[in-house]
Amino acid sequence: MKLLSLICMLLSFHGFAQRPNVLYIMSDDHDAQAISAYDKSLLQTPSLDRIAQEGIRFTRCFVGNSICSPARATLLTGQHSHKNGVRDNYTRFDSSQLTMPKILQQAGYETAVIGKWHLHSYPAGFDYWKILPGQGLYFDPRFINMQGDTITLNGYATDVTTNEAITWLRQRNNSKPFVLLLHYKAPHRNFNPSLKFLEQYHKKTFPEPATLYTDTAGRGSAWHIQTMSILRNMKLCSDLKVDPAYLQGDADNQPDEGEIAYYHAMMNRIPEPDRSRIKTIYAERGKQLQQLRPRGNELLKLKYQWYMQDYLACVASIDENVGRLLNYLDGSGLTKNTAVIYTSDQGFYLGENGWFDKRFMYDVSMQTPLLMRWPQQIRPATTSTMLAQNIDFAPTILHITGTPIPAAMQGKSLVPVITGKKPDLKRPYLYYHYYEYPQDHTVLPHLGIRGDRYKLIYFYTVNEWELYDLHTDPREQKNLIRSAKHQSLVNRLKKELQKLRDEYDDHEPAGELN
Ligand code: SGN
Ligand code: CA
Repeated sequence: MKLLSLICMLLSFHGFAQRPNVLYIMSDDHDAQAISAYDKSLLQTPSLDRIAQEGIRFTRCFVGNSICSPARATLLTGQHSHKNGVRDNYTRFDSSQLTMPKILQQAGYETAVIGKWHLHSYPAGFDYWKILPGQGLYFDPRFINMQGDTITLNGYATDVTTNEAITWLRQRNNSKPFVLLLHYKAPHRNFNPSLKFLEQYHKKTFPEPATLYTDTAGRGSAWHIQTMSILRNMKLCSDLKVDPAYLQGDADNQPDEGEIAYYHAMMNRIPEPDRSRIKTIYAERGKQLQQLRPRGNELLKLKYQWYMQDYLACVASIDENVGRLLNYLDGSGLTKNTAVIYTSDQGFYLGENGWFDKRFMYDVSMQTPLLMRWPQQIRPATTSTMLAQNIDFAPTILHITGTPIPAAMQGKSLVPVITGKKPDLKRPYLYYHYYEYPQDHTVLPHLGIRGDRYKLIYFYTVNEWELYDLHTDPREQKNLIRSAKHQSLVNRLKKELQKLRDEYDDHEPAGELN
């Protein structure tokens, strides 16, 4: 009641019409390295770069738990996983909780979510929603609509999701400001690109990351146990689309029946004539394997290139569609009064450590891209190196819309930073806690803190600590936990970790961490 009357007061103060709109775009598993505003070595993303050029780019934005459903629950609640209850991809989000869209709706905003949802309960607090069931499909995706019906929309998921968003923008209630959450399925595994971009990207060769061929020697248990290795765990058929026919007689790479069935089901979803053309491109991979019979690092070298070709072609489609959205905003006169946010649910390994997937608290997967444009509020081409986190997204969106932020939200509004009022929120450490084990990639549960220079990680089920100096070792290759000269630092960081656990009210695992 108190919150409501405060909102009403604010409304009469600001007036309805001038309040800004928010277009929040989140893709799935899009690593910052695959955005040219961050790194030009892999591909060009002119539309995403446009958001950065006309707004702000955060170079140190991180998540609190690097997988999908937890990141989405954090977006809605502004809370870490232990508070909103979604610690892993298998937990249903309790939609009776107070969320950012519910608050916005009460404040007179028109709210919508279109695309990937992955929270197992239906959306609440939205005037409109149309979501992908589970992970969603790349070709002719199914959507669940507000009537609870599952319908199939023809086309490529990234294009179709954008079409749906533009249709909603056209038809929405114009008398209200809007907040639209647009969640792409791409570039999530199995990285199925459209023909248009596969034709371009399958011809390219990409630079290899410095740690592609690193092995697990001298590493802790978590490195040994993980199953996210491109060489060992990425499947030739289902991930890299090598036609099983080409693997006949190759004893080491023989796919099992399930994989073969998956390959055919995946290909059969692609409409003709694109399917035949796509199969021809993938057949070239099969022919190369037949000819070369590569093993070990030679096989990894090929798999990495194929992985990048598919993944980056999926990203190219996102960039094209973000361009369509920005053009729509321009053409409809919405650009000036609409804040545009682009991010991902977390980062993703693009071959570093020889890996794909995410989950680890190491920077590659803990980092997420964050670009924001808000004309007349954010100075163009600004960069922020401040530590930001996905718990901040809900408070930031509320603040942009002039809506009070409830105390239960654990993040901070980034508005003072993006508008240049405050360069820094003075939060020296970010908190992290990952839980999901053993699915899907046997990454051991861990928690820790990330500061400006140091990162402390605790794999508590095996009682192993790691310490990294991010200034001297940004790739986190040298665990300093036993280094004599770092012992007083370790003790200090353990206290900081305990302090943050208390502050965020996280009591798992119980007791002192030692
Ligand atoms: C699938 C993927 C995993 C991925 C999870 C979670 N395997 O299970 O690689 O980690 O989704 O992804 S796949 O063979 O089905 O592609 S998340 O984005 O939902 O967290
Ligand atoms: Ca994801």
